[in-house]
Amino acid sequence: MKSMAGAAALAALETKTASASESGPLFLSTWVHGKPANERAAEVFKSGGSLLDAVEKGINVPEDDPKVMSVGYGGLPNEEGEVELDAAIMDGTRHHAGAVCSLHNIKNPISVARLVLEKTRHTTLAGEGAFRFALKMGFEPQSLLTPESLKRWLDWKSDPHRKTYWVTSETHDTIGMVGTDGKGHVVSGCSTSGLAWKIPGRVGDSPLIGCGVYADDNVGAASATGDGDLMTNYCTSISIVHYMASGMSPQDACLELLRHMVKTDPKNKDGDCCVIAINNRGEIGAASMRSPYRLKYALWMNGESKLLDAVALY
Ligand code: SD4
Repeated sequence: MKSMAGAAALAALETKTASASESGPLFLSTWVHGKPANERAAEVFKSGGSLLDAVEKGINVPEDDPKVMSVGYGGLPNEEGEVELDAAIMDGTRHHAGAVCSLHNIKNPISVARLVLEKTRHTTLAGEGAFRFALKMGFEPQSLLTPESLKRWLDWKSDPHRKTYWVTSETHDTIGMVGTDGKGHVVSGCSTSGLAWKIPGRVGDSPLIGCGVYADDNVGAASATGDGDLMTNYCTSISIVHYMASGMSPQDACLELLRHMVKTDPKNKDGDCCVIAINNRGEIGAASMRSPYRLKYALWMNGESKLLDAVALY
């Protein structure tokens, strides 16, 4: 217990950054594909885009990349072979979000979510309605299966011992990004194809406000990646922001959320759960539940783009 607390304290120290007003804009994203996403976000912001533009355009990078098989184009499909995408974006100033769930045939769900935020009085559009909204907004429909994702689905389908969500789970990833302009404004965005081979219509944590995203300029922002069927029950992102509001650093808040999950159910120690957070002073946090599913996260600050390993609680 003691050494765990020590490791957490060390991690908090290591990930502590200068105040945002000194460090300028900062972007923090999940997984290896978060690095080029952060770099694009920083470019957009430096060339005069808003923080929302930066987070949206940054997340478009893995959405457009067919090699990223957990987000956008090339994301692994549901059990019927259809790619269903989830995304959300939240503006910490207006305290308002836009989200889409189970969106098919549109490769940039984060941009559709942004338009739900900007052009409607709704927060979330799902399925067919989200698709028709995207068409109305001028998005081009296309197949989101790539030769590789189709092959992976066919291989899965033909395996008599395949795992399904009727009984157990499969692989995942996702991009979550939190950013600050360095002046106290924060944004959180998240985009995913969800769990591979999911039951059609399944919605994970990523597009749910308070789960996959949460942003409040008064405090900070958070995002999450991992087993959304588990993490949704803990409203991870808003919980982390509330922990920060009570005075915790982003790193301590991330760890506290994971500890709380284990306190309520010790089996959660084996969960695939990773979280990232930023406060409105530009301090960051990143944590994973367990080292076999350790989050690699990307940090862009002061013109430097890095990949780092998150602290694991177990
Ligand atoms: C989901 N949380 O749909 C997403 C998937 C994910 O790492 O993040 N995987 O449950």
